Amino acid sequence: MHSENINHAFLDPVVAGDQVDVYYHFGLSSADPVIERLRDVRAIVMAGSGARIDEFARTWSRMNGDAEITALPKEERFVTRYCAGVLFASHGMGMPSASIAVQELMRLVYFLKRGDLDALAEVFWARVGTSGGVGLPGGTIVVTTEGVMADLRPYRVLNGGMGEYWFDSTFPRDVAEDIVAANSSSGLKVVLGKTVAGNEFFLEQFRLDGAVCMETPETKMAWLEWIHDNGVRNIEMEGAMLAGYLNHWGFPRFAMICCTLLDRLQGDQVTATPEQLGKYSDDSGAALMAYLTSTLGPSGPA
Ligand code: R2B
Ligand code: URA
Repeated sequence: MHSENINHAFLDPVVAGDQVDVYYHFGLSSADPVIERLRDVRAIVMAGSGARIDEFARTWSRMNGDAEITALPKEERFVTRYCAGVLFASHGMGMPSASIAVQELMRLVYFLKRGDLDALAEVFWARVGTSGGVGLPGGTIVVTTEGVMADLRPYRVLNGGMGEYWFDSTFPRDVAEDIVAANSSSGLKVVLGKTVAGNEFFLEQFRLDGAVCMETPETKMAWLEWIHDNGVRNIEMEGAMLAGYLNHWGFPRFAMICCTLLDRLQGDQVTATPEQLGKYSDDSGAALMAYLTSTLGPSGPA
């Protein structure tokens, strides 16, 4: 862990009990009794939608002898479940929303691990999501090796008028390869690739079907071909930020697993049926669970 990048001035008094931290968007504080149930957290699994979080927690419970699920009461912003060492949390859509979830979860985990950097380094983080494939058909699972923004550069945020803060948005290669290996006999199509995180579903993903459209068929295809030639295999909206913030603290183990809903080289609209979308979502969840059981231990049939 990179201790020098951790906000000790704010977080250490919380660990010491001199100050309470309010994880406002999760409806939780460091003084809430329920927090004691989360102390043994070994993995944080995130997804955009609350319904998926609920499903993941139920599946994980079944895989772990019907282990008890703890639900945090506030569900207005993010949905959170804890079960058998895994904290499942939704993050909404896009980096502004997901960065709130990630920052509050990092603070929470720091508190849960009492600021012990060795214990923190053991926590595994994952985002399971959906994406547009680039040269891959719907139903493919992409495990990200590097998150980039729409200009193929790493994650960054504006620093007022002073410039930008830049972050290392690569994903740990060994973890990504282990996820592919854990799924080698599953029958799922799982590939490695770079992932663009767009700040917009339409404009920054070069769609022609937005209410506001700034591109032509030619500029759209030129962008898609450019990112494809540079190793990008899918497009979503959170990964570069997730990797950027986790790398900033030095977490060594995290991953992003996204199913593709369509091939962007073939079109813009998501026309998959509800059944197909359900299967894509189940498959990406299964790809994560295969890895989680191989690293976190006990499991039975789902
Ligand atoms: C994938 O899907 C969502 C947009 O439909 C967004 O949250 C993402 O990253
Ligand atoms: N999510 C995205 O961000 N883009 C897509 O094309 C599909 C899902």
